[in-house]
Amino acid sequence: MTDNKTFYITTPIYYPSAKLHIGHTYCSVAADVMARYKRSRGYDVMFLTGTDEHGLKIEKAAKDAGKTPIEFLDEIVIGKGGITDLWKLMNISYDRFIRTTDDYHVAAIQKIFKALYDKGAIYKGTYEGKYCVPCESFWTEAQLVDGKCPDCGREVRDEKEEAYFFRQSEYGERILKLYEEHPEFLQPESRKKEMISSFIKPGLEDICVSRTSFKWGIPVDFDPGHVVYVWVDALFNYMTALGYQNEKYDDLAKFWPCDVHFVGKEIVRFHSILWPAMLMALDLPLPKRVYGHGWLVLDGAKMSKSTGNIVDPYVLADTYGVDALRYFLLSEFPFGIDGNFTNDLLVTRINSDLANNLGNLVSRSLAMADKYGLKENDGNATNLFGGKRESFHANMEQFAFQAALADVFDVLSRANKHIDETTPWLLAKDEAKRAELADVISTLLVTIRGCTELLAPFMPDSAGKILEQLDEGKRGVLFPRIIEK
Ligand code: ME8
Repeated sequence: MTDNKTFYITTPIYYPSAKLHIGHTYCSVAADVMARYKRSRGYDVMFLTGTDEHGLKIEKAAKDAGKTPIEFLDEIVIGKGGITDLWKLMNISYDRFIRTTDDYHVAAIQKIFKALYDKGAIYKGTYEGKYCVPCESFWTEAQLVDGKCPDCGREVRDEKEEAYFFRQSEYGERILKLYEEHPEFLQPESRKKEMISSFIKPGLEDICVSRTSFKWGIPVDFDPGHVVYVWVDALFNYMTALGYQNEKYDDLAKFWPCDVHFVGKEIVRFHSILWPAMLMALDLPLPKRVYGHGWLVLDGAKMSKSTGNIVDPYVLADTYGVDALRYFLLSEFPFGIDGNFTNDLLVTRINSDLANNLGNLVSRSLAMADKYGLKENDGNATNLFGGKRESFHANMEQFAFQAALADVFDVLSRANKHIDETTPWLLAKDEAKRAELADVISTLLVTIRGCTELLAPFMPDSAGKILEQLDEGKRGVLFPRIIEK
């Protein structure tokens, strides 16, 4: 391992208010692929994920379930079939998992909030909004449904509460300058345009960062009754998990600033405006990149738990296999834009790429190697990559997973074509062509090995199985064709 080659990547910390669906899995799989890829390139990687456990939504969900918040959370986060189990199933190789209810994080957030206050970045004011009495919740005008509470449908009334505010309004110019001087800070480009035209140009507003109307949050220790706004609590996880303002960890100097935060498009705003503004207020280094990926949608609508089995990652992984699912998520849709999820697309991908192209190449090549008694090193391999390896790496650095996979699958197609063009079964009939036959088998096996190395971050288990077939002579079908009933 080379010194100083570090890579810090994060997923959002997920709300454990409901079961996670395949849309949440999307971001974790992408981050996992990137973490595995960087490790394979010799980087010392820190891959952070976790759960965002405070706020009114959790308080209410726990109450509805007849549980204390922490009982409710433990079940969803670390209980059977919960979030950590899901990441285990999906082979998510995170290095650290933060829960915002962890003691070290809670204490650190209290210090951070106080530091922001002491610097004058936070001040006390009055929050005005629409209040639903039975739900004890404040709503903005935009959140109301037909002018009524979006949760219970009852009347709301104008109400005020004392609250702390962060001076976000002072950071517009500096954020614009950040985007200009570091065009890579926010990607893809379309997200930057949206942030500028929808939020920064119209003028940033100060943002309410404490509440007194509910309890389930990190208490502001110098003003009892106030709890810290969830986004302040949540965003700083990326630093507290490395040891910022706490003794639990000691990796801040090594990994901060973060190389990339992967986030869904609807939370780009918090990561590319509020987050850098708070860091600027504390004179802390800013993350190098924020990448706002698209959503997986079902017929144009965002997924939710009510959409049922089709988006349950447990059901999908069980039916189609974890690697096939991981491969599908990153090969079917460009990472930066929305993708329409359907079962048909999934099945077609598995059959065409994994069963017909990759699986077929491996089984044909190994069957011939066995039959003709030839090994990888018995002949001189022709390089079938022709620039695709370089292109793969360039695409990975841009988080262009779909294009990177297409590079590898182009090479696999070439290898399949190489079999048809060189007709090894005919060469095998002529003893004088034994060397030529050995070259063909070498070419195939060397190509399979090379492609497998590139595919390993995407399909870790299957890549391991292919290597076992190559190295230990194990045989078996890698990706059975799927026939839908
Ligand atoms: O936003 N397709 O948590 P969250 C793709 N706690 N991504 C999706 C998706 C879909 N259909 N549905 C959800 C939060 N996501 C905060 C984050 S970070 C400091 C705090 C993504 O559980 C969504 O875009 O609601 C987001 O990036 C992530 O799942 C977590 O969403």
